[in-house]
Amino acid sequence: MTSKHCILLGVPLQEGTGRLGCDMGPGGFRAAGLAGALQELGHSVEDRGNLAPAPQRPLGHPNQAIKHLPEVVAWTEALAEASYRLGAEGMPIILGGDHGLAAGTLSGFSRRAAETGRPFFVLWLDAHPDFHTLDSTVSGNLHGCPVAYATGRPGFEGYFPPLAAPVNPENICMIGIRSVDPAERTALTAAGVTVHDMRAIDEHGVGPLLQAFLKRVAEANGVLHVSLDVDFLDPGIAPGVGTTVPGGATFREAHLIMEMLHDSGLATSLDLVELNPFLDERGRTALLMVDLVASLMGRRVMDRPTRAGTA
Ligand code: 4U7
Ligand code: MN
Ligand code: MN
Ligand code: MN
Repeated sequence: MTSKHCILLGVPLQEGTGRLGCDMGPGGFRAAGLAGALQELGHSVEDRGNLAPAPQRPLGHPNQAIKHLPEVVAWTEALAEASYRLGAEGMPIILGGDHGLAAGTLSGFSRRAAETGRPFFVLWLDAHPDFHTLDSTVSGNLHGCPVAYATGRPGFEGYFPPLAAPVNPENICMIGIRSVDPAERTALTAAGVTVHDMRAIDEHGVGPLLQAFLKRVAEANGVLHVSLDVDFLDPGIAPGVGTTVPGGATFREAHLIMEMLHDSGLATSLDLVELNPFLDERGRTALLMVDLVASLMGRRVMDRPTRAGTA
């Protein structure tokens, strides 16, 4: 197994959601033993503590529903810069914080990939596509917007920082999707994002769906960012999240994805988002997330004769 230099960075952003508690996410992952689990697998771990947001400026938007725009923009500015830098130093693991933080990670890691001349791909594991623009969001919760921003959809200019390298929507694969708003549905199809909803998982299984995407990434010599929203998982096994949606990924589906990712050797950065320790039950969601990261980073039941993720 190739050992990696894992860099943990906490991003206690919670203003992108409608409720409090995600600011405790980084602490939850640390208390659940993330660093130790990685070290046990032979990786080196450096915990850089928690990021602080950039200075805020007042920002008004015609969509009155939008909440905490100055706060989310300030975090995006700081995290885009931090991600760009960490991308050159090892394997960044971002401990959220709500999914609004992906505005920063997607932008920073995509910029880093562009500099190395390799195409940038995203595996988005979530119940939601988070593809709202500032104009289309109805809830006004900005954790529903990062993919629209990072792919360069219009309407973010003048609010969020300009993108050095917008993410190609055709290089994004979403798995686990089961809550899509009408405005998102139309836009996802038009943009060419690959969306595997729960029906696709039931019909084909996560294995073949993921395999096809990993093959594309490998053939393009791409760089792969993985963004894991807690609500990707079924609420029965992962209650510690604000936006639960029934019918999510099972323990076994989620583990298979992580194991295949590991075997592919393609993942270069990771977001762990939306953990709300205030809503969790005796840490079980945090512990499950750490378990999944361990599978992604090489924990296995048995050695396998062939590498399953790349063929
Ligand atoms: B998450 C939602 F309406 N689409 O815009 C919205 F269903 O990061 C949910 O994936 C967004 O948890 C969920 O508020 C954002 C809603
Ligand atoms: Mn999300
Ligand atoms: Mn979600
Ligand atoms: Mn959520």
